[in-house]
Amino acid sequence: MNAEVKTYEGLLDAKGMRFAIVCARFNEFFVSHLLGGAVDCLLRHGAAKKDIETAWVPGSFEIPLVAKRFATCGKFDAVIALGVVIQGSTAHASYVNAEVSKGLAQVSVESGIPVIYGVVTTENIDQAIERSGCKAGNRGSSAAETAIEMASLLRQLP
Ligand code: INI
Repeated sequence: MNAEVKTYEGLLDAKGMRFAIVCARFNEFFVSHLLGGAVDCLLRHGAAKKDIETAWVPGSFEIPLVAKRFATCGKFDAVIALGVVIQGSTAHASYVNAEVSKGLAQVSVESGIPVIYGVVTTENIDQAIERSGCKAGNRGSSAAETAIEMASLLRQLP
């Protein structure tokens, strides 16, 4: 980074920060692993258990509405959205993907609170396994890390 200009960067320190996590129950087998990864990451970076709250919704399509409630209630530094959308033989999953990504971006920009897109979108179950704590890591954990960095950055910005 250029040391001569004022630069803002988020730190990975979650001490004193409050997080809301919205989880989709559809494909819960994988989403529960994402949630485990997210909570573990927040705790290991200094967040307190009492400062982490979760809500479960039926499917990823329903995440943005609940994310909006959390983002606008004034209680949280960041909201993390967790879901797993697996392509099937119809276009249903594509519609769900389009709406959840658009919805979360909108909630984040309108509320001014980081809303982190931790929704895993895959072509098949193998890819979902890989991203839920296997060889491609845990997307819940990386979403939580992003949430911490963004919350820290927003605390610093003018
Ligand atoms: N919801 C998911 O979270 N993942 C999926 O893979 C999925 N597929 O493939 O259908 C899914 N559908 C349900 C959707 O999110 C809504 O709950 C439902 O359409 C009711 O609004």
